[in-house]
Amino acid sequence: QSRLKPILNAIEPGVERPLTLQPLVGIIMGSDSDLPVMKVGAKILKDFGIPFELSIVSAHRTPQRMTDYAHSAATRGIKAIIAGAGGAAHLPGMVAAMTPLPVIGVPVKGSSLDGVDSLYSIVQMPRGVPVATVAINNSTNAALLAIRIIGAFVPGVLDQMDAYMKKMEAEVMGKVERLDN
Ligand code: RP5
Repeated sequence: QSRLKPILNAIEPGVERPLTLQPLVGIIMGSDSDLPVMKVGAKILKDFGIPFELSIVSAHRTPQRMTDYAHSAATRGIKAIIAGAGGAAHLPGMVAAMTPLPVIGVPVKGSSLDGVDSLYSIVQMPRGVPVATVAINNSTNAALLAIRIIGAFVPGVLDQMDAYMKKMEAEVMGKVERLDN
């Protein structure tokens, strides 16, 4: 908990709230069948110590819940929303239409069309309503992007991102050296 306090204070100085109840990132998905994909991103947020919430919000099956979620997210203190969906994947776009927050869309690969249906549904947003779309099933990048958005205002988080990138580089360089020798 103590690690999170500087993050929250830097974002909203003076705002007192129970740390455990204050998620900064909202992860939502259209169905529990999306969870195997989306929980990978959740783990990244957990590893970075970024508080998040995770829930099922379906654009088609629970439209009122989606509306309520999108309209309340900013006032509840959420700073970025990650929305994963498959097939006719309207969730990220509809949420982006109802919140001023940054929305990151994760196209989830369904049982047909190799996820291209989800990708096109999410990426082809009309002008004025942006959704930052990551690669098919790549909730890792969605989480990393959300962390970078938060890190733009919180230097400690950017330091963590720097460390993550250096570790990734070192892992690849280790493979290069093993292959070369
Ligand atoms: C979408 O339909 C969900 O995001 C999911 O990817 C897809 C299939 O949902 P289920 O039939 O598995 O619940 O709304």
